[in-house]
Amino acid sequence: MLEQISELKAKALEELEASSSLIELDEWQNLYLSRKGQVKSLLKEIGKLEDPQDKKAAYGEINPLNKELERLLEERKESIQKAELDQQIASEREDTSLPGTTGGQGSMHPINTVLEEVCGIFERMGFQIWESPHVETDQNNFEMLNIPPHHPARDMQDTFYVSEDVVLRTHTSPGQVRAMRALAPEPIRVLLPGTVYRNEQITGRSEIQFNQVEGLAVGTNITMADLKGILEEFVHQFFGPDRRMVLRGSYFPFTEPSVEVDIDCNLCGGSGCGVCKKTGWLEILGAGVVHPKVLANGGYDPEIHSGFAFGLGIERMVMLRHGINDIRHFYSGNLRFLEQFD
Ligand code: FA5
Repeated sequence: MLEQISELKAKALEELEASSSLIELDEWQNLYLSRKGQVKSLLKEIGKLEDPQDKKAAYGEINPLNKELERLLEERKESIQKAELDQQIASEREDTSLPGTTGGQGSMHPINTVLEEVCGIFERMGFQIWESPHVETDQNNFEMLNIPPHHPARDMQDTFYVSEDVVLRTHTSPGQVRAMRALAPEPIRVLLPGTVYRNEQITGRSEIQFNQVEGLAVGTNITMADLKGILEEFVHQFFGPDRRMVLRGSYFPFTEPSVEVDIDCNLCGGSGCGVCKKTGWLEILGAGVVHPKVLANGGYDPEIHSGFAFGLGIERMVMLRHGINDIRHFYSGNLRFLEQFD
């Protein structure tokens, strides 16, 4: 019997040593230490021994063996658990000595670069930046600007309606009324940059969402000559001192008289090409002397006060500066296009 106990011990220790996972340890525990395991079977055999001396000797061996195996099992379990944890930590740990992966550097969108530059030029001439909401009342977007319901001028700007009397602003001009109402009767020079929305056919020259910069000056004795002087200064600062500019008579319900401003086409040098429709001139903005009704709506007395306003399209300015022939590039998300302006 003692020999059997010693063989069991040797085999159990050898297998315990060889176990390398918690699953294998479970199997080992079942085989040796469970109720139907080999230690319990030997105990039963010992109970059947006739000779009390033999019995005593056998119990003297098997009882400590049972305890020792249980202790060794716990030790082994702990060491396997620790090894598994170490392995998991090692696999998750970042190797800080590896070369880094760069995410690519972003840059300013050309629209924003030009927007900032345009605002900077007017700010240096004393204009103050003024924010105005993108979602506007029909009243501010049209009626306060002398465009009553059913007026044919509404067809000039196809509109996205949010509800019957709320629209996405079709131009930055409603900001004129907001600024005047906030600042009247003080003289003002404000600049209203921002996105505007028009329910139009998208073409190479027209988007449904684009950016305008609106300028407004109100005070006493402000005339068309002031408007022309400011715009000329702007064109020379933005496009260069040799760039020519003309004012062409036009119509806007909120200015009287109204003009559109053209500059000579940079692609053909003024001789006429497809981009300038053979005219040699390109339109960059609409402007005029603020209509007396609009001044009154803004809280100014048209008998005392006068003003000028202008609204220019930023996308068209970027196109002119960089010779871009399709407005759709700006919002295409095409990195090859955008990376040219890094
Ligand atoms: C206006 O929006 C007037 N509010 C401008 C104005 C302000 C006149 C103050 C008088 C006094 P217009 O619809 O022409 O006018 O637009 C002004 C500029 O926005 C145009 O010269 C053009 O540069 C740009 N623009 C107009 N429609 C589009 C479009 N669909 N896509 C891109 N740019 C456009």
